Amino acid sequence: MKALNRLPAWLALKQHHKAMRHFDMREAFSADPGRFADLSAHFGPFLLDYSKNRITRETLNLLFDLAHQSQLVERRSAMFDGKPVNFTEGRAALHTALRAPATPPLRVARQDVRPLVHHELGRLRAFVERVHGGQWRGHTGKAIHDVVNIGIGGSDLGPAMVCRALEHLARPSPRVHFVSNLDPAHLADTLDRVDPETTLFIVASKTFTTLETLANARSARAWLVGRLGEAAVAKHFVALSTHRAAVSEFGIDPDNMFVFWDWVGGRYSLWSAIGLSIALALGWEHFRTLLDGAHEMDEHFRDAPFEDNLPVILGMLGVWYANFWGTDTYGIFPYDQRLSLLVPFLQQLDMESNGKNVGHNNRPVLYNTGPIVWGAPGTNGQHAFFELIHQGTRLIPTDFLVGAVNATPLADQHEWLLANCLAQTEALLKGKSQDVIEGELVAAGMSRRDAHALAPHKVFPGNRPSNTLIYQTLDARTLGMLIALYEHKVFVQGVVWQINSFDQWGVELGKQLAPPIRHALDPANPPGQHDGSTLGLIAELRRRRAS
Ligand code: G6Q
Repeated sequence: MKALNRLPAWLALKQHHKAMRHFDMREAFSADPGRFADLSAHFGPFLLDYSKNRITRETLNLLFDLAHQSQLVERRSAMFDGKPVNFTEGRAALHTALRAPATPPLRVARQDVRPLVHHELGRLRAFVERVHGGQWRGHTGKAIHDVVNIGIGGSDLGPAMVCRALEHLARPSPRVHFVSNLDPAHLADTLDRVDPETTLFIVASKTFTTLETLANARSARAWLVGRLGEAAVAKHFVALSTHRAAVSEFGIDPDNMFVFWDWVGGRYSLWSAIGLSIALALGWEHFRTLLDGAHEMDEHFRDAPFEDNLPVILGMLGVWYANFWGTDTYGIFPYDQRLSLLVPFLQQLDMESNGKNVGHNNRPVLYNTGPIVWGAPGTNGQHAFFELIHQGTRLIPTDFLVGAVNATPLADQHEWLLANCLAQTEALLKGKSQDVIEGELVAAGMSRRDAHALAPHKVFPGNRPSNTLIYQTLDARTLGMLIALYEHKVFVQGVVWQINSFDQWGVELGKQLAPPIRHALDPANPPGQHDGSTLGLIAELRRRRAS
């Protein structure tokens, strides 16, 4: 296949961008009353309004041409069909199979994965129901009231985000806690809040070799054994992993282990056994609904024409800005406090997947790939950093997310939330001109001269892009769909950029360098071979810890 920057649609988009350089969305809206209807898409509970972008129908057509020429259709089929799309690790990426029905068969390395998935879901369900029903009891015979999920990265961010987002649907018991950081304070503070007799620890680790998770799990195990004795481990520890031998070696009975498979990437794993904490917090039905929602989005992504396909539209708009307008970042603003952990989750999903500089041809790519993803819930962001989106020197594409219907008894506040969300995207579009501001200042009594000097500081240039994604209310189905929407958006972009969105070699080097530095921090050892800065820092830490 040709390099991306030699594809005809890429070259056409380069030309098209030159013609679009001075495109003004405000004029486009004035000229075309049908712009909103033309540039918005519906699916399930979602309306995606992407009319506030620097695009025309021609832009979209060219972007869809680029998607076709990038073989998105073929690569999408390859992913759904279990082909080794994670080509640097020779693996499939089959998170879609985790939420799909039990038929038709889907073979990976000649094995039908459907029965494996559904068998494990059955085991998980039975376990969850035993905990909820009080049949699974702690070592001293008491029911479980607290669950501590010990995991990091993909084994933490997804479940933690979902549990937070759907907390309003959670059962009164058990309470679910998440411990990820190597900093012992994370575990210690959590242990302070739980009772060993009524606490279940979930050790969530695909590889079961991760330093942070094993360190926290060992400490939690020692804490439990110190209080209830060695025999208690069997009733208070379960493991989620692909690595049976390592689980056993750690001291967790493989009967208390739920498995998943190497074709499930960490950041795509909340749909697998890694979702146990979600099912324990919310109940099995809500977990199943979450999976069903994601499956609905999978079918939409697989079957809908590009023009109506939400992940394709979002993905290609991101390509338009990153590669033709030269934007470096992407802002995501859920006007939904329950989605407060969505941005950290999406940061991993997007940046670990598409933060790559080497393409399918094993050579560095010659264009920008994944953006820096950032954001925070609205309205908080408005009072913190929105200045930069409105008045800064950089162009920043954005997604605004909001639920149409109030999900709390406080209806009036929700009206204001909606109004603020729309006001921000309107302000980004419309801006406010120097003339208008000067007029307002003079009308308020300021001299013309002072008004003229002050007005430039108050100008909003406008013509700044945003997508708005409206959903009905944040329930399990909607959340499942939303997560899958972003998973597939990231996939679309990875295909266009000709990179492997499913590996994460970029986390390896730091892991390799940590053990010798740890060794060097001990003054009894030689400092080892390091750069001047690192040697200086090691010496400083040795000094401080000695005093
Ligand atoms: C995700 C990454 C990474 C991984 C963690 C935890 O895609 O691979 O975030 O999830 O490093 O790994 P384990 O689950 O193996 O402990």
